[in-house]
Amino acid sequence: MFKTKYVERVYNDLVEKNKNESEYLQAAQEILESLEGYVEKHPELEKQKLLERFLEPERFVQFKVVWTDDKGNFQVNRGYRVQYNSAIGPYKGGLRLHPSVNASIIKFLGLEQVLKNSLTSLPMGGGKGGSDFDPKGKSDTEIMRFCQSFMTELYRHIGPETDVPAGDIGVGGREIGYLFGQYKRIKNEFTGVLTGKGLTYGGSLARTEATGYGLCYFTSEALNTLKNTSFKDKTVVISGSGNVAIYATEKATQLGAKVVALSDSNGYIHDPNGINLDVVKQIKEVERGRISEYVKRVNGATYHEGSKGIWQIKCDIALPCATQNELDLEDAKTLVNNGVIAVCEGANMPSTLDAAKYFIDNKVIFGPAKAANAGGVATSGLEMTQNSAHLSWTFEDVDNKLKEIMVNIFKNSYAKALESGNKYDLLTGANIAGFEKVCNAMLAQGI
Ligand code: NDP
Ligand code: 2IT
Repeated sequence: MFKTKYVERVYNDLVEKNKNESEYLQAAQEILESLEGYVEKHPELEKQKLLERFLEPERFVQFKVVWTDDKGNFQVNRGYRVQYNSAIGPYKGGLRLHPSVNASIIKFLGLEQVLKNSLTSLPMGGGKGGSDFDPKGKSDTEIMRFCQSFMTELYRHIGPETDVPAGDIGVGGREIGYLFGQYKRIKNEFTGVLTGKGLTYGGSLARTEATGYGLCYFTSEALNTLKNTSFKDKTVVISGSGNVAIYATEKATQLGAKVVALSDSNGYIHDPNGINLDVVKQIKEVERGRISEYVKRVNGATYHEGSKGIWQIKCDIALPCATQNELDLEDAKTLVNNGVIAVCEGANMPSTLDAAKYFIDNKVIFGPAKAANAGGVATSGLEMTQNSAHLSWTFEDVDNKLKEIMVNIFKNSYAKALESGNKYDLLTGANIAGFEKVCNAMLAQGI
């Protein structure tokens, strides 16, 4: 797995300390494999125990969240926040509400966030949080009471110059509103302590669209540089049907592509005529319904049980935008056999390690999550700037800045990929580009 003794020892110690945390170890393995060449060129890092210091989260908080459901029953959930690294700025990263959330998932997301935030070139450290609370089927008032209870504990750990949470799976505008309201009530302070806020109380235009749009800006730049082509007339498959998937569909379509499939955790829809996004937005954003509903409203579309089947649809570009490990080696082989030219990750770590390697080895453009989906947190960074300056920029201003950031993330990752000897290895490129800045800031600040 590893060529150098130092990196191997660091990984083995991590396994020893974090047994059974498979997602966390997967993210760490991916990063360490990419950094081996860099570490070999910088022997001072071993002496400084830099990798050990980088991998150890600065703080990990776990707490109890008790709330009452609409029937008056008490419910108990577990809340988390990992404050992973603050070398280059205050901790920054989303909150995930999903029954699968545990320490391993929060730590993998936190670790990825450190490098992602560094890639944006904005001054943000990395953090992540969430709860095993399941928002599905809950009423608005249940969501509100959960968010209030969650923030009643979280507020003491965060702040606009300390740690700034945002959304992720299961956390959108509604949840951020309830979380913000409770923070303001407890602290008696109106500050930019969360991003992804509503436009009436300090949110930024284009934050809702940012992750999906940014993913397409990154993919466009990669298509242009590596394959001398664009989204125009391409067939695109996008997994998920949440925030990231919806706005990736919107931008890919605007750029001339035809998006033919979307999914949720139950199954996927295939619409060979091109997804009608107004229908999807109505089902998902307004009614909070299931994607299967789509086929009742659009002629020619079909629904298939089981979300994995989506990778069997022939496409030029695949954008996994649902969740971790949703695309494995078998899926990768199917996509490559069907002629895919680009796979860029909207979700965090959607491809397994062997799937990612397979794409790179087969000269498919592989846009790793920390680079390709950084548009969301980058725009959160722009929201923080607007909040601290007490002003708001136009949609066009924010969108142009987002585009520039995504193009730069591609260029920086590509430059490091070229240096490492494989122009298709944007994974190594992104890891080195993100790590270098954090590493130098840590060295400069001492222990
Ligand atoms: P949403 O909650 O809006 O949507 C999540 C989507 O993914 C839903 O369609 C959901 O289906 C599906 N999904 C979630 N869990 C699973 C699962 N275990 N198996 C299959 N499908 C699943 O979340 P987002 O769109 O915000 O997030 C999607 C991904 O993008 C996540 O990996 C997130 O970390 C990442 N991301 C999000 C950013 C943001 O700004 N929101 C920024 C960068 C990355 P169902 O309804 O059935 O659960
Ligand atoms: O994974 C991510 O980058 C996010 N969920 C967005 C985090 C943020 O702070 O906007």
